[in-house]
Amino acid sequence: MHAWPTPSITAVAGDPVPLQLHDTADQRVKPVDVTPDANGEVAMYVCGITPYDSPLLGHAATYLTFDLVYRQLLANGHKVRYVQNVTDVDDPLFERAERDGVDWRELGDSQTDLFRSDMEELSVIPPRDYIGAMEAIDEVIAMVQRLLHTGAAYELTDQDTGVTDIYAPIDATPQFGYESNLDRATMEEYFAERGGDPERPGKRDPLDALLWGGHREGEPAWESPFGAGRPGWHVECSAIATNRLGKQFSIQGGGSDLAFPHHEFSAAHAEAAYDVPRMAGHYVHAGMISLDGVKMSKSLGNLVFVHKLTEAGHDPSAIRLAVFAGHYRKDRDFSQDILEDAERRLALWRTNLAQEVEAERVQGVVDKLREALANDLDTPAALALLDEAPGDHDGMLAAAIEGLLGVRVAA
Ligand code: 5CA
Ligand code: ZN
Repeated sequence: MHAWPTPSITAVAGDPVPLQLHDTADQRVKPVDVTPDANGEVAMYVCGITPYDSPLLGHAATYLTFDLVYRQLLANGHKVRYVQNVTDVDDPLFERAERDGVDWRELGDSQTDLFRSDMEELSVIPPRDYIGAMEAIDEVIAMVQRLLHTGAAYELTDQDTGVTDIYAPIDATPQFGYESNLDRATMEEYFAERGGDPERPGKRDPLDALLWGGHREGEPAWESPFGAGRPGWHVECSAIATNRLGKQFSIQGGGSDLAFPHHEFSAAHAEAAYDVPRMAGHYVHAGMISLDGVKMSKSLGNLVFVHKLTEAGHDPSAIRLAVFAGHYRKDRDFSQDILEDAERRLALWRTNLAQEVEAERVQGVVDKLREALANDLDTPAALALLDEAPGDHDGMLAAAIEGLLGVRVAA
């Protein structure tokens, strides 16, 4: 798939500050492994959208978080290989398409288009590889075959329909559970809530995850050596990520609702297929955005859509500042008030930076800005620091703010 256009990325003055990020697996903030891969790049995979409904500001906030990660790596002089998927084959698409009487492929295309334009409006740096599940069917088939060969997958035939699915046993890798650090009861709760099928009769363990769903009436299917069907969700990301970034790569990212089961299983499938101890060096999770204290949903109005906000004249840089006002790992709110605060802040910065001051004073602010963001993307500290900026020198601070935060201060 094509992604969206790359925004202009300004160079940032000053010395690199090594990036530290929180890792869900190790439960601590630690340095990102920036050892270049075979292509001299730092590899990052971020789970993409499931395009069955309009992308919301909450989704955008998660991609803005990883845009910050990308920007810190660039400002530190690294090359980045960024991969993202689109889950364009999944139950929510079929269900919504059926309800609305549209083709599920057209639904996916239209919602992916909306997402692309939201990302472009927000100057989010696009992934180099933007891969739909449909484009990756062969990759998934190859990985499922590998898992069958290594004994890390089993077939399960439905007694009533005769349809055969393929599952991954949770004990395929001894380290299973290391990524989310959850107890069994919480795993069961999240698995049931987040797309799992614990009740499916015949599974060896209720938590075993679907790798390949056999063909059922009314669903799309692709031919495979183990029967016609379609990819499971977790293995889609394992295959798309490892085929482009290698068996082990630096960062796997998404919202906190993906920590379990999705990222646990994506990692487990890849680790079983390639016999590696750990798929990603960092598992990074962004908190959930709510609207006026309520989980974001369409019924809550225009504030939840990026394109509605920009159509109403809100500056994309102010939307960024509203999202960055809280720390990315916190579940946090978005509201009219938070957006208005961000607009006032942007206006303040624009006024302050119009003042020309000595280079040394500005260099000091840029250094502190780099430090705050390198410290697990401490945007609240970064924004507070910039509120106090004495002025700019030859556009040096404006360029740093744009390069590191993607916020345009220059009018
Ligand atoms: N296609 C899968 C990942 S492979 C998926 O989860 N798609 S999604 O459309 O449901 O979500 C896309 C991303 O947005 C995920 O990282 C998810 O964690 C994040 N997300 C969803 N809702 C919110 C929210 N309210 N606040 C912040 N991030 C959110
Ligand atoms: Zn994913």
